[in-house]
Amino acid sequence: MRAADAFRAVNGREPEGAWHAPGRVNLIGEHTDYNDGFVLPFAVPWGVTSAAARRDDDTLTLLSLQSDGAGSLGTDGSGSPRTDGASSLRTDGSGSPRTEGADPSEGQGGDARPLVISEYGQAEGWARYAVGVLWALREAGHAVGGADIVIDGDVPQGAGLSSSAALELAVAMAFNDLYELGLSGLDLALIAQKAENDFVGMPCGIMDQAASALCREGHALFMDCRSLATRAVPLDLAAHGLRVLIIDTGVHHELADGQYARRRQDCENAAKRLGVDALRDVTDLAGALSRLDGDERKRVQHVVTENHRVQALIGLLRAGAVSEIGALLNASHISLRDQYEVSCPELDVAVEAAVRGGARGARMTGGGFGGSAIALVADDREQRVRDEVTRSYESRGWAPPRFLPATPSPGAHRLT
Ligand code: GAF
Repeated sequence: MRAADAFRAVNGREPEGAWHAPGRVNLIGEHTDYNDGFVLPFAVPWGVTSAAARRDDDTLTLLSLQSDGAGSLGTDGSGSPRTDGASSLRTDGSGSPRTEGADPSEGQGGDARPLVISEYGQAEGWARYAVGVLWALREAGHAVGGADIVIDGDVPQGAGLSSSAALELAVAMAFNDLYELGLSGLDLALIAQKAENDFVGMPCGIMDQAASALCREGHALFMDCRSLATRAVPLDLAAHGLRVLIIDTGVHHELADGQYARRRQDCENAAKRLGVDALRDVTDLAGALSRLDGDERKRVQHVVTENHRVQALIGLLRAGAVSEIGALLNASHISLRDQYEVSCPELDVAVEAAVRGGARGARMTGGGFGGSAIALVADDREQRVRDEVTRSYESRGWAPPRFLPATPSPGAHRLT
């Protein structure tokens, strides 16, 4: 395994273990997690592998086999993480910054030197997600010392498939085992979310971390984001001659940074105006809409109907009517485009062209403003869908999108 080989080459000793955590796509339930609502993601076949061993000091060394500099592993197009969370934190008081060999681009570990982090404020770019996990574990009172960690990831970059959550979970799993913390997958997901919220500064919900931690092969993960109860929902698309095709638009609209936090704020403001704890609690949609206007009205319309779509989709899956879920995917996209306003031309064109090409349904997935769409396609329609989307991009002079087949894959686990 590459991560373990690189670990040996760089650290001159054996790793104590290796772990893998996947990225995700979300089948339905978008921008509902931070509204105490419902989500239905599944893990993708790509993820982050960590190889690690304890150190006898408090230092963390990190080497990524992919990084071509700060940030390349870190963002996933879901509303770009900011850096100010990290810099405003207390440091651990262990002296002045010492960052050595901060360019892990030199390859597979032979010549590359790891980042040496002895103070939280030193972490930059992708390393913030890993350091944030260590910070969050210690904040939660866990006795965690240092570690040497080598990271090897294959989540397509910038595709909105949660490479950051995969990185967080691959590191959290390593610390959990190395220091015998006994934390559950859900505990680790919450630690990772805290790292992202309070260390990285991205106010995400729990979906991506929970998906990476808890998904099961061949299943989607239903989560009630209020109670944090989860259920594995069988998703045997192949038995129905179907597959989920990821269409990676290849774009991330930087101008949209900050929009995620603004959507979240709109929802909190609307909930306050309606006198409910969270938009999950809105039962009379028509009544709620009559008391709101502008953006808040639109956000509520999306969140409330999206929660219903998640439940409807699960009902269809339970009834064995997998091929009927397409209409819900289409409705979700239209709602995200028109009411939640987190789509972009590249996502809209991908979705419309996929449906024109014969997809059962399609929608953007993840935070939006770029990243990926998913399309539910019958096996014998896949090429037509690809051709139609590619043609639509070409005719606009856009770079061709990338197509990736998504099979529901296992959640985070130990490899060795
Ligand atoms: C991003 C966030 F990280 C998730 O928590 C979720 O809100 C998603 O956007 C939208 O559904 O991936």
